[in-house]
Amino acid sequence: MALSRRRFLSLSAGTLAAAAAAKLAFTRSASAARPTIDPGTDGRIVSSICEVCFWKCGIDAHVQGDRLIKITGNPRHPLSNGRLCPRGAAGVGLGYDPDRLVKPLMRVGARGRDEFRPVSWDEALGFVANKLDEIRKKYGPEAVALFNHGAGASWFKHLLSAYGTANFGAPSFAQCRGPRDVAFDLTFGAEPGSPEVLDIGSSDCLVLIGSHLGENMHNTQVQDFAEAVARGADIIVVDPRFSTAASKAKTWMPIRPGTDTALLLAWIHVIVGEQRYNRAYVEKYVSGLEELAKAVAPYSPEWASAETGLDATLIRGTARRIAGAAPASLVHPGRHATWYGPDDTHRSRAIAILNALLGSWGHRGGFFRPSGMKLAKFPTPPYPKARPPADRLEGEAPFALEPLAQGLRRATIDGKPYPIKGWFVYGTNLIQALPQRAETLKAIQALDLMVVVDVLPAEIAGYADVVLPEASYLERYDDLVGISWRRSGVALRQPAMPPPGEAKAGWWIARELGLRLGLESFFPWKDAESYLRERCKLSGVDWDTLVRDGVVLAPEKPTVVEDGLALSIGTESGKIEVYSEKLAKAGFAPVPVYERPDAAPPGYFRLLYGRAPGHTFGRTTNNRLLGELSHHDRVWINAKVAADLGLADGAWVRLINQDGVQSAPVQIRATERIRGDCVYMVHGWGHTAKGLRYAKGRGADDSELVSRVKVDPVMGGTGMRVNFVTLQPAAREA
Ligand SMILES: Nc1nc2c(c(=O)[nH]1)N[C@H]1C(S)=C(S)[C@@H](COP(=O)(O)OP(=O)(O)OC[C@H]3O[C@@H](n4cnc5c(=O)[nH]c(N)nc54)[C@H](O)[C@@H]3O)O[C@H]1N2
Ligand SMILES: Nc1nc2c(c(=O)[nH]1)N[C@H]1C(S)=C(S)[C@@H](COP(=O)(O)OP(=O)(O)OC[C@H]3O[C@@H](n4cnc5c(=O)[nH]c(N)nc54)[C@H](O)[C@@H]3O)O[C@H]1N2
Ligand code: SF4
Ligand SMILES: [Mo]
Repeated sequence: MALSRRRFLSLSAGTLAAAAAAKLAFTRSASAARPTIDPGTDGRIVSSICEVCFWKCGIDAHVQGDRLIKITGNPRHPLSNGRLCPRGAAGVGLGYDPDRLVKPLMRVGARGRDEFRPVSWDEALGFVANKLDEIRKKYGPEAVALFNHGAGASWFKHLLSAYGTANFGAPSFAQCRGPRDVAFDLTFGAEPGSPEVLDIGSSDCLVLIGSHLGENMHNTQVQDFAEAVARGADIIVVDPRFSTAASKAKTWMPIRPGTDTALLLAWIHVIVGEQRYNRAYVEKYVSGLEELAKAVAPYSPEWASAETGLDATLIRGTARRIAGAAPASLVHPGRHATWYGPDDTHRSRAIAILNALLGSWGHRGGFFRPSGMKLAKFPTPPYPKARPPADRLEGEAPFALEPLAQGLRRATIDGKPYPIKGWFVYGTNLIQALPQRAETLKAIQALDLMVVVDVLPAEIAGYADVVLPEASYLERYDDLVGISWRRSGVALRQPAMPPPGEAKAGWWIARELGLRLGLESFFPWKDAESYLRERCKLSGVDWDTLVRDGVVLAPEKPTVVEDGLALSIGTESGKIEVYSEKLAKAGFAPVPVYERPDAAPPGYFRLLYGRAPGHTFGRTTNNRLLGELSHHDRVWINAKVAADLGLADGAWVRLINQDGVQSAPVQIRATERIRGDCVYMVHGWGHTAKGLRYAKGRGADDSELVSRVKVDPVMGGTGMRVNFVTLQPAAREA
C-alpha cells in the first residue's frame, strides 16, 4: 500500500486552499523555485514563518494589496518542503478572526470578571511600567514572572532579563517535553530538540510509544512518517487507543495505560539477554552495559505481560524485530512526556537506552545530528545578575532544565522561596495549559500585577489587569529563527498584512515598556527591521535574500555517520550513559525503574488526552476555517463499555472526576478503537471565555478535569494522566 505524503496531508489543506485560490491568479513555477505571481494582479508573496504551532514551518503568504488571500508551504524551507499541515494553511482564519483583540484593555471591577474598558496604548503601557517599577522597588525585580510559549516571547524575555528577573516558566517544559529532554540529556548529553532530530523517513523499524503522528501533526515529521509507511517500514505502535498512526502500523500494541516502562524494560531484557544489541556501537560509545544487564535481568516478557496486558510472545517478537533493523531502528522519543509523574523520566530514559543499544543515535534512520547555524547576537549591555528562579525549593527536582511553571505559581501563592507579585503572560493560556486550575486562580488573585499579551480574548486574558493586543504572526516581525535540521539555516518572520485595529507587534510593546522603565540602553534599535538587518550583517546572512526567500540555508554538512559525521557524545564522560552516575549520586535510580500506576476506582475510567490533526490545543478552536473542518470534541469510549452503560454513540454526558469536578456536556464517540479501561479526549475544547464567540461552549475541557497530578521528583514534571472520570448522562442544553 503506497500511501503518498500528498494523500496523508490532503484531507483538509486542499479544501481550504482551493476555496481561497479560486479568486486569484497565483501560479507556481515548475521548479521548486520561487512561486511567481501573474503580472496582471497586484499580488505578492511574503515568505515567513508559521506559528499556528511550534514547529515553525516556512510559509508563503499570498497577498493582494493589504489582503491575505492564502498561505502555502515555502518550498525553500526544509521544515515545510512546500507543504503545510491543515492548521498552517488555515492561518488566514486567525488573521481575520472577528474576535481578535484590537485595543489595549484595562480591567474594571474585580479581577477575573472579564470586564474591561478600552484605553490608549500610552495609558496601558504607563500603567504597566509604573506597576513594574513599584514591584521592583518594593520586592526586587525577581518578583515578576514571565509565562510564555512561542517565538515572539523572546522580546519579553529580553525586556524582563534587562529588568532583572530570571523567572521564565513555560508549560511546554514541566507540562510537556521536560522528562524526555532531561532523560536524553542524562543519557546522550543532548536533547532530541524541537523540531526533533529524527530521521523517520529512512527508518526500517519505527516504534511509537504514544506519539500519535498524523494526529500530532508536526509537518515534517508527518511527511517523514508517510515516507516510512510508503517504504514499508516495520511500524510498531504502542497506544491504549487505535490511533491514526496505529492504523498505518504492522503491529498495534494496546497497552494498559501507564505501564510502558514495563514493556520497555522487557524489550531491553530481551535485547541484552539475547545479545541482540549493536555490539560494535555499544563497545565504542556506551558505558554501563553490565550494570544495565544486571538491573533488567528480572524483567522478562512474562513479567511485563502481567503489567501491560500484552502477550509475552508479542513482546519478545517485537524486541527481536526492533533489534533486527538496527541501526536504522528508531524508538521515537515522544514529545509530550508528562504522563504519570514519577515514572516519566524513567520511561524516557528507557527509550533513550533502547536507542543506545540499537545504535540509532547518529545513524541514518535514527537520530541525526544537526550542524546548526551560528547567529551573532545584537550587542546590548550585560543583564543585571538575577536571583535563581523561585520555582523550586532547596533540593527539589534537581534535574529540571528550565523553571517549572507550576513552581512559579506556587511561589506566587505562598511566597516561598521568595514572593512573586507580578505575572507577564505571553502566548500561553495558563487556564487550560496548567493542571490544578484552582491553584492557578488562587495565584492570580494574590498578584499585584497581571499583564496578558495575546491575539485573542482567551480565558487567561479575562483575568488580566491589562490586556495588550498583539499583532499576529502574520502581521509582525520577530527575532531570527535558527533552523537545526538535516539542512540547517535561518528563517525570518515578517509581516504579510497589517494588524487589525491598534494591535501592535511584541517587539514594539517590549521596547516601549523598556523605554518607560529606563532600560533604553537595552533597546538601541529604532525598530525590528533595523535590529534584524544588523543581526544579519553581524551573522554574515544576506538580508535581501532572507527577505525574498524567507530562509537562508547553511552549507550542507553530514548529519549521520553514513555520510561522514564524526559522532561525538555530549555527556561529561563522552559516553552514552545507560547507567547514570549522576542520577545515582542524587539518590535516584541509575537504571530505569517501573512504578505500577494506581488502579481506577470501581466505575471510573482513566482520563487520557491528545491532539487532533486540525487543531493546536485551544489556540485554533476559535478559527472559523478550521472549525468548519473538524470539531474533534467527542469523548472516546470503548463501544462495548458504552453499551454496558446504556450509552449510544453520540449520547451526551458529563464527565465527573475523582474530586467531583464536572465537565460541560459533551457527546461520546463509542468505538472499538480504545481499550475499555480509559476514555480519551482532545485537549483545547470547552472554552468559557465570552470573547471567543465561535469556540465558547463547544466540547469539554480535559484540563479542568486534571485536578490531580503526580510530580516527577527527578525534574518536576506534572504527570497529568492520573485522573479518573465517570460518565453521567446529560441533556445537551444542561
Ligand atoms: N495537530 C496537532 N499537533 C500537535 C499539537 C497540537 O496541538 N495539534 N501539539 C504539539 C505538541 S506541543 C505536542 S507536545 C505534541 C504531543 O503529541 P505526542 O508527543 O504524540 O503526545 P502523546 O502524549 O505521546 O500522545 C497522545 C497519545 O498517547 C496515547 N496514550 C495515552 N496514555 C498512554 C499510555 O499510558 N501509554 C501509551 N503508550 N500511550 C498513551 C493517547 O491515546 C494518544 O494517542 O503534539 C504536537 N503536535
Ligand atoms: N490538560 C492538558 N494540559 C496540557 C496539555 C494537554 O494535552 N492536556 N498539553 C500540554 C502541552 S504539550 C503544552 S506544549 C502546553 C501548551 O499550552 P500553552 O503554552 O498554553 O499553548 P497554547 O495553547 O498554544 O497557547 C495559547 C495561547 O496563545 C495565544 N496566542 C496565539 N498566537 C499568539 C501570538 O502570536 N501572540 C501572542 N501573544 N499570543 C498568541 C492564544 O490566543 C492562546 O491564548 O499545554 C500543556 N497542558
Ligand atoms: S506543523 Fe502546521 S501549524 Fe505547525 S508550524 Fe507547521 S504548518 Fe504551522
Ligand atoms: Mo507540548
